[in-house]
Amino acid sequence: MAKIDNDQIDEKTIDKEGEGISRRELITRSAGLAGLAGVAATAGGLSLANSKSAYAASTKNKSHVAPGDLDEYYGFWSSGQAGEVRILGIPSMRELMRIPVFNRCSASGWGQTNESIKILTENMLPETKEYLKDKGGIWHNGDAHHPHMSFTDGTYDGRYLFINDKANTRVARIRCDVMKVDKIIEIPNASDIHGLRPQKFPRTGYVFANGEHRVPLPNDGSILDEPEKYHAVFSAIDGDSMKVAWQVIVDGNLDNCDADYQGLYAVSTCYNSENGVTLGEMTSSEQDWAVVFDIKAIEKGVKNGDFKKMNGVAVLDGRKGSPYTRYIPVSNSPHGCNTAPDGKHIVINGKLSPTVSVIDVTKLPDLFKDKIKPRDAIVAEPELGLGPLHTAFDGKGNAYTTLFLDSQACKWNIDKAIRAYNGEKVDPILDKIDVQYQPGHNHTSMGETKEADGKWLVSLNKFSKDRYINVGPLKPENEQLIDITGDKMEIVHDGPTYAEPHDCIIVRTDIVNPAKTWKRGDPMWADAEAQAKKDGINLVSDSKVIRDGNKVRVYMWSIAPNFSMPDFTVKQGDEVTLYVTNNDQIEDLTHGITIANYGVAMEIGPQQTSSVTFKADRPGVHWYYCQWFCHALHMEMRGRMMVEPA
Ligand code: CUK
Ligand code: CUA
Repeated sequence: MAKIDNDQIDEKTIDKEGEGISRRELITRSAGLAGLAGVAATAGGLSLANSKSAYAASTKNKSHVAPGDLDEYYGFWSSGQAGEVRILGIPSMRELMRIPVFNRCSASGWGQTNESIKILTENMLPETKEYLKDKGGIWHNGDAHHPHMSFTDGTYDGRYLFINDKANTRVARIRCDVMKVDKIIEIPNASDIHGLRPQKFPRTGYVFANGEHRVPLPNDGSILDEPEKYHAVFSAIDGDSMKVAWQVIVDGNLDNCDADYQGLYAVSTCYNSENGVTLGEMTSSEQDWAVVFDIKAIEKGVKNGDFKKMNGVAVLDGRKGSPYTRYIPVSNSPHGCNTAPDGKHIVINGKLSPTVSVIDVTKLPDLFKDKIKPRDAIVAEPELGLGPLHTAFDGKGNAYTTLFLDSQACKWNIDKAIRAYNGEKVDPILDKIDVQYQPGHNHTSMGETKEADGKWLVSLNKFSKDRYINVGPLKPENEQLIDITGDKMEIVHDGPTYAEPHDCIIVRTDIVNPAKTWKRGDPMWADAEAQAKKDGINLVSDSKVIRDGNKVRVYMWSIAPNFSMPDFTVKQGDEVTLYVTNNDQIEDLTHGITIANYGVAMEIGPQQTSSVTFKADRPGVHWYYCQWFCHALHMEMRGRMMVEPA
């Protein structure tokens, strides 16, 4: 069997690119699967065909994705305190990509390029800008919990991902065509955005975001140790304009939230009904709430001017007794809030209580008309085990709840739980499985949409304990893939992760269609385009140094393995802006530019323009080089920046 020569494949791919033949198709066409199996046989002594069928036989739901095979789902993962979003393939659980969001990224220059700094700062509140003035101008950390895709008509539409930053009270939007952030907004009047969910119907529409912690409004120091004057605020963000549409002040602390499938209500879990500030105070009462927001009533209230304008946003009073909200009592400190794909039920997870409470959304209109009591909106309250945190669904009437303290996933049936609540002798619990260890979120394939397909459940576990070889005091966390096609759940894969697999969604690949290269004219570098125009520069074809006082603009382009400029000279103290356009058109041919000993580095994808501004305050010869391995002569893809001493 002929060995596959990677260089040959690359050349062919490049030649055929114009005809739209990808490297993948080429491998299958020219070499054939037999060829790949031959390589596997040489490498591991096990033929690929055999290993594939062995896996197929051992699981109901094929979890092994053989080398060269593709996944069925995209997994979009938050990363908690690491501040980024990660893309995984499901069911392989292979990490495919990272999207820098709230973090600073050494590889891509996120947080340093002009394009990213604009996104990170353009919707920052003035007081935050002022605070960060002598701290580099941007936040360098974030705490990203809840990644969710935009919806149209109850299911994912592949346009955007939204994610919260609990650390610095922000919400970011990721463009799914290029898998990069295009908007980050700081939410005024709220503190520490936690729960986040997009409106499911008719479309997103609103992105609902919970300000978790109660703070004084305004939080300018005029009120300090007077907790009774603190507030938590619920925000509705317009997902198209990324502007806050309206906000509602509530009682208690907001935790997680979800929207219905009718476009009428949003629901948040709300703990600390005591309005306390210490742990003892916050957990003293027996009951907290699920707060229901009446979207139409709130919109009407905004129209009628029933709000206070704060930081440019209409803020309505939704505290107890308000026409905009209802407070449904549930057990102390509820946590997760999950709408079932049946379009009817919302599950409130007990956390400190072993129960989950099921709200029937069809009862909510009567609740707002005060025809029923708040508790009458609850139609089931099964006791599942210790520490229920979050619930996922299979679209077949079953729910899967993480039990943090029991370290288990619990499968239960919603209808049976309702019947049991009505007095019938029926056990809603169908199955329990041990997970390793202490799960927070879980998620099913397409599980938060009306197209939930009941194939996979991922359990995101906060501890890996003894699951892996020891790597020192800081252990990885652990996420497990569970096959839910059968009556019994079956763990088929363990995956260690760096901080922190906080939450995820699992989206069918046909819904997500990212571009293969950038397209010229992308809004991402509109500012560079505008400046080039002013300078009479064509970004794709010109190489030029333009001096404008002590501001110097350097324009160059690249085609592997060359930068169009072998060197440029500036003076010590100049403010240099470097624009680089990657003219390669080949998929996968990313370049970068790093200026040695200057702390400057950025990614330049195929057909992309990236720019960075820095002070040339170190005289001498400084090589700039491409840091993305792009060619056999990648090491030679470099040039000199010469800085004349002042
Ligand atoms: S919250 Cu952490 S486990 Cu931020 Cu979604 Cu429940
Ligand atoms: Cu271009 Cu390495």
